Amino acid sequence: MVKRIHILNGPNLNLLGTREADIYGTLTLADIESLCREDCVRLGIEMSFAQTNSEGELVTLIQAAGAAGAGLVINAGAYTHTSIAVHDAIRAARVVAVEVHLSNVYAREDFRHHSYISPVARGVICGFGATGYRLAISALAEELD
Ligand code: CA2
Repeated sequence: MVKRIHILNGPNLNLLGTREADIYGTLTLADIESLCREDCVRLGIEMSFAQTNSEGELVTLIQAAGAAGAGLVINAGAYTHTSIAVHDAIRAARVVAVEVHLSNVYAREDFRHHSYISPVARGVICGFGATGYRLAISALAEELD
């Protein structure tokens, strides 16, 4: 069976590489997409990669991952800490999801310590920058076996 991974990015992640490099690193989102695509090609995984600033569109993209039978790598940005809609969408889609954050959210403000996604994720990776996406792909490649 073909393995598929949908990689979804939430609000403001389109700004990566332009500012706040001390927190989020110097890579752009396009750089991260290229790294992910290299890994997926090597592993024989079909990959899609998207970013949205809209909560509703993120829900629609999660539903699409479920319909495609794909694993999910999700960095929901600030919606991680606020969105019951994203939580419900992941649960309803019955996808295997890995929650990723570039920064170590537990070393930052208290409001970043709670995630609505973690309870519906298979696992969580944070603090390793772009490498976190690659670790998530590697983990999902085994989970989807
Ligand atoms: O560390 C992460 O990956 C976050 O998901 C990033 C979110 C933040 O709200 C989460 O708590 C942790 C914010 C993404 C904003 O990205 C920017 C990139 C460059 C400049 C400004 C914002």
